[in-house]
Amino acid sequence: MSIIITAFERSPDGGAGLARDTRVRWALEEVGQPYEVRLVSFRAMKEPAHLALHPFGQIPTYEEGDLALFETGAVIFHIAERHAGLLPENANARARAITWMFAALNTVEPPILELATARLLESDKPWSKQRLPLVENRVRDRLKQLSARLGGADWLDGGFSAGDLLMASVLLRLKSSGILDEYPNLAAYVARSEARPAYKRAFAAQLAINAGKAPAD
Ligand SMILES: N[C@@H](CCC(=O)N[C@@H](CS)C(=O)NCC(=O)O)C(=O)O
Repeated sequence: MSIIITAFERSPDGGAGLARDTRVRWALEEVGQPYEVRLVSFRAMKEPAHLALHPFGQIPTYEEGDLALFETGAVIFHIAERHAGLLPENANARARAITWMFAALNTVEPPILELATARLLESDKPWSKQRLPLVENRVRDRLKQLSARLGGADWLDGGFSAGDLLMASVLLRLKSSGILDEYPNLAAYVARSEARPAYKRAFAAQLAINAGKAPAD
């Protein structure tokens, strides 16, 4: 059954790989599933046809036969459940890998998104200079804890899993901020993730769409 995902026609990041279709592409590449991409404009994302697939008018969506999904956590969980390579066989190890998926999206991603919002959308506000260090320190708090847990390991719990795929995807947003480099083992973890052939293919595929296009605003 063919898989169709949606992605930005023109990504706001100009192809830096931060749009969330990249993580879905990466999961599909890890498990060796081919997929097609339907590009959507910001306007089309808010129209009824897309809202029927994604109630919040966002990308990515995932279609496979008569199944339509949204939310990258759910999409990647679905991919990992149906194809070998992203979740361990052992029931307890599998439950722990799923825990890391939730930790990435519920515990680590929120302060990182808050920082992105503070930097990109609030820098002209009179209170921005005072608020920014507070937001940065909330990110540091989480990174410090994550760094302590990862220690010298390659991945969060044994072999690479969907938990690592989501955690690395979330941390990638910090690369340009310099904050990640304050935690050398996390910077190495992200570099190790980016070096995976599946990630490289996913990154190249989204870049091919956005290269040469002005970033959307
Ligand atoms: N929690 C959602 C977030 C989806 C999301 O924020 N998508 C962004 C692109 S990465 C988007 O479509 N932004 C445009 C908008 O919200 O209008 C997920 O993980 O799928």
